[in-house]
Amino acid sequence: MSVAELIEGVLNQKRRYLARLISLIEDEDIRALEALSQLYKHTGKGHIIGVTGPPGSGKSSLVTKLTTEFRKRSKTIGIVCVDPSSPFTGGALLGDRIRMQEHSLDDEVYVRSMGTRGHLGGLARATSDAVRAIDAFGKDIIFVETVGTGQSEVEVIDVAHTVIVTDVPGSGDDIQAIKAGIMEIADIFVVNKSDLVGADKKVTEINAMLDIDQRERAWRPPVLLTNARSGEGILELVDSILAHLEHLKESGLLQKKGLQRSRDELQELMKYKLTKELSQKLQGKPEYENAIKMIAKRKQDPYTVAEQLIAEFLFSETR
Ligand SMILES: Nc1nc2c(ncn2[C@@H]2O[C@H](COP(=O)(O)OP(=O)(O)OP(=O)(O)O)[C@@H](O)[C@H]2O)c(=O)[nH]1
Ligand SMILES: [Mg+2]
Repeated sequence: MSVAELIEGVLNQKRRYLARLISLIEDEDIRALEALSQLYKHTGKGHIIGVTGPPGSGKSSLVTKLTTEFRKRSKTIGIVCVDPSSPFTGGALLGDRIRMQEHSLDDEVYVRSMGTRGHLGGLARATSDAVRAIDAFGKDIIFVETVGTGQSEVEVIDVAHTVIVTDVPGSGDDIQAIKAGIMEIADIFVVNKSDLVGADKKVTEINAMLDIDQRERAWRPPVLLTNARSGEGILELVDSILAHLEHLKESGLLQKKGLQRSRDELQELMKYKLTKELSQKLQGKPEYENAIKMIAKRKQDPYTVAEQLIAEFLFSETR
């Protein structure tokens, strides 16, 4: 499949081509970069919604219910499920496939799972490119679901305009996890499984934590109760999502975030490219291996050698 075919297929909303492009992204195939760079001008239209939270808290169930509601409003949907712990990729993870089955016959809903396969540039990089491919394809809303276990989800979720953090009643310990960094990225808190005991208590706890957080904020994340099985609270969640997008637009934050993201992405890509180029040039060079030995023997220092090698191998025209 040529790059031109790939691009045309994606722009003509052929799912097969989108699936192929995302596979190429995962494989870090050069054709993916070529396609993405040409598709870039067709992106930036979708509302990207991140959903993160502890394993089993109901993220996929929530996304499924949200999808049903947005489909009623004629929105087209993309869903990327990222599992930083799973080597499995392609299709959908088994659980997600079952849960999202109700949308499997709907051509306007595209579901894709991503595991840890490949991704030399990182899972976050691959995810943001996959989201971008779906954006170019023309989906109105793109969900990115990732399990909340550490730093990786913060990076993965970084592409989102709106971040939903899920929790469930009675999981006292993850309050700590929430404090440790999720707090800052949440635009909306959802206490799911409202049918279980302790749901109200959990809402109170999260609200109390938000109140301690004294920083001036133009948007105070709402804390919502949902039951992703019965659908209770889903409409309120949809309202909050739309209100948050409106807030981003009105406050100028959408534009500001877009600029920041472009700056970060450009820097990251340059860094990646430079690093890759440098390591290719240094690969197997005796000067490099010798320098390492000299540093270990304290005959040379790493500060000076780093400068020298960069000057010699990266910026010298003669090599
Ligand atoms: N009682 C109750 N169970 C729920 C609710 N929402 C989801 N579940 C159940 O919780 C289990 C996990 O739901 P998922 O939607 O797979 O949760 P998840 O956060 O996507 O899970 P991972 O992707 O594996 O981290 C399933 O058995 C759901 O049926 C709810 O509101 N109440
Ligand atoms: Mg899930």
